[in-house]
Amino acid sequence: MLHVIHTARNEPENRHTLAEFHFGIEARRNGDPRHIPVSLAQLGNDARIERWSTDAPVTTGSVRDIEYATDGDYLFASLVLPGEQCADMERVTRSSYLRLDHLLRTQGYPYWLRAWNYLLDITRGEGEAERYRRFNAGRYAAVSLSSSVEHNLPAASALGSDAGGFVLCCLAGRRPGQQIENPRQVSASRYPPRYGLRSPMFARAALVPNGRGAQLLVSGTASIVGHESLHLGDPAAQLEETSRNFEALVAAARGRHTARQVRLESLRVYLHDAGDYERLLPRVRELFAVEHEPLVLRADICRRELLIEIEGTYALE
Ligand code: 3EB
Repeated sequence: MLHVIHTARNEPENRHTLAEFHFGIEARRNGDPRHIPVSLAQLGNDARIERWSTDAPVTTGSVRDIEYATDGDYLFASLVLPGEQCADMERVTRSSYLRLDHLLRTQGYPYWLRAWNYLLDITRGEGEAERYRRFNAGRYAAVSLSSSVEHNLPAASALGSDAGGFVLCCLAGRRPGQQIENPRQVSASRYPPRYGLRSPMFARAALVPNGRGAQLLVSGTASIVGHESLHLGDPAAQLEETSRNFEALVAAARGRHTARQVRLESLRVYLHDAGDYERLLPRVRELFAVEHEPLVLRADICRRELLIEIEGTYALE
């Protein structure tokens, strides 16, 4: 069983921790294989980390610059590459995905459930030369070589980072999750070519069974309906649309599971403009009926017109 919490940085970590995301422009590896640095500024007053933990004891390891942790059911792996190695985003993405996939298979956790991608200057470059499009070409190439990814696309997020080069991390399972798509949105793998000749290969959410219940891992979700970005220049309306996309996804997941209760466990919000924090956060808290304060980051989103993106986890019980 996985648990996701946002907690103050100085709490001690323990042997049940699979991964800890640490945020901040200066975030760096700290020697613990479970420590994932994300070079983005956190907004709000209370600096927190995002911890993924389990009920079973965790073992860690590393292979060259890939670090990982396992608990018998899940594996969390991360690869942190400096900017110097990321000039060719297509090549670095392809090799990173293939290397992680190889690790997952050799460790016995072949099913990708959730991936996070943070790349410097995600929207730099025009047309097919844009870094996000090169990233998509690399991911597409890796996925088409790896049957285990293609047949079960992971939930994902892809954001710009403010420093570093490329951070790729993933949660994988011994058993597959269920890919959930959003009925309001064209599947990203079927986007028309105007968004890039190679489609973004990810699922809108992953439904991961655990014991009697399940966990719903929701991908980065934005103000996209069909395949089009809506409410250009209006972050408040983009937030409302994003919330409708969340509702549609949760409804789709409920249809695939017998759970009676759905509880929002964690929410991570990316804002393009730090100045939108004060205005949008009260509405985020309302729309998502949050029990726990969302963790908010300043980030560039992969389409320049998108001003907000939200990801989260739900417990289905
Ligand atoms: C979208 O829905 C918005 O390329 O892995 C969200 C989540 C987005 C993941 C990815 C992109 C990705 O297309 C962007």
